Amino acid sequence: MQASDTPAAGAPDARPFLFSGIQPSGDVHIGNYCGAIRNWVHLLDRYRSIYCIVDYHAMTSEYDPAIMQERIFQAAVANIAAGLDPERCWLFVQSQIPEHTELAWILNTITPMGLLGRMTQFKEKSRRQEENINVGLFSYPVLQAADILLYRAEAVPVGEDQVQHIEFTRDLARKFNLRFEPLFPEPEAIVPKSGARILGLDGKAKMSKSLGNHVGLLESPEQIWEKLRPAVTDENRKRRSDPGNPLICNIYTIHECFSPPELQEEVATGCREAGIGCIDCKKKLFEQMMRTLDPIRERAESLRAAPDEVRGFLEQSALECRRMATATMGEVRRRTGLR
Ligand code: AQP
Repeated sequence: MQASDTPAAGAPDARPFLFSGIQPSGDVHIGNYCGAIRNWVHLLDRYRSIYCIVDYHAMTSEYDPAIMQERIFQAAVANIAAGLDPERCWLFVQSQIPEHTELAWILNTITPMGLLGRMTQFKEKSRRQEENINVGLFSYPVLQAADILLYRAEAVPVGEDQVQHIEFTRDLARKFNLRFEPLFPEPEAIVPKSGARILGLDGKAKMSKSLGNHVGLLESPEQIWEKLRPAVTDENRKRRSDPGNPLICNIYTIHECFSPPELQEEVATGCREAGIGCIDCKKKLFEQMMRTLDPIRERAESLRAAPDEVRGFLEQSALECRRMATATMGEVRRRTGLR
């Protein structure tokens, strides 16, 4: 997509910019899809959309350099297959545009340490990776703010776990605009009504690539059913004859993303009245999930067979987005007294 591409040919494109990212830290999962990617696809017409595979961010947790490129490729495949149409958006790899880290440094200089120390993700990850509480993990939200502000994005579609980081980005935009001349819009988080926080199949922590508690977006139907069948539901429902509470059931939350409203209503009522058992509820969910996931998996297969097309899209996007990034950095340098 060209920066000057227009919704109506010939007219200048006045749509605001949107930015969001995904870490190449493992298999893209249905939490990513429900919380973020689904929305990314819905918003393609409304915004000039920039999506990014954030490899610098993924380096803040333990990873194997030998498989980084493969993970980046698979993340691109999953996102394009899920609907990021190369004709309607940009998708590039973060480390291809050095202005991200350059702006992050400048933003570091106006970021209070105390603000970063309060970030929930930092606290959680510090507990999870006690041996590797690195400075990158601490300043992760500053790089994320740079990612967004570099394109002067006004909207950032994310899952619930990232809302605090978008608030932080708004804070930094405000600080920069006050300290120097105004430049950055304060971006809004766009969080979906359903699926903003899908739990892992143990029903405990957030579904996450790095925790191994996920259902991969591109897994085979057999693999998905194997994971879904024993997944935790409402733990207070011990027997088939006990009434359950869909509002505290992770499986119901997933129904809200994949099933039509009538079916959601049917399983919610069935659950409350003990008219349907958890396994039947999961079978219905599985059927609905396959309606969405089968075509995504098939598209992914074709994309894997055409790696040059996938890489070509990433490279072309990086080329075009870099032009925007360079323009913003020119404005940043001028305002901050750098040459
Ligand atoms: N469980 C989730 N439910 C809803 N939305 C989610 N997102 C992530 N997990 C869920 C949203 O997906 C986008 C990409 O986020 P990410 O790449 O940071 O995903 P992740 O699976 O959380 O990644 P990791 O590597 O496993 O990191 P940690 O260990 O931090 O969870 C974001 O918009 C996110 O909100």
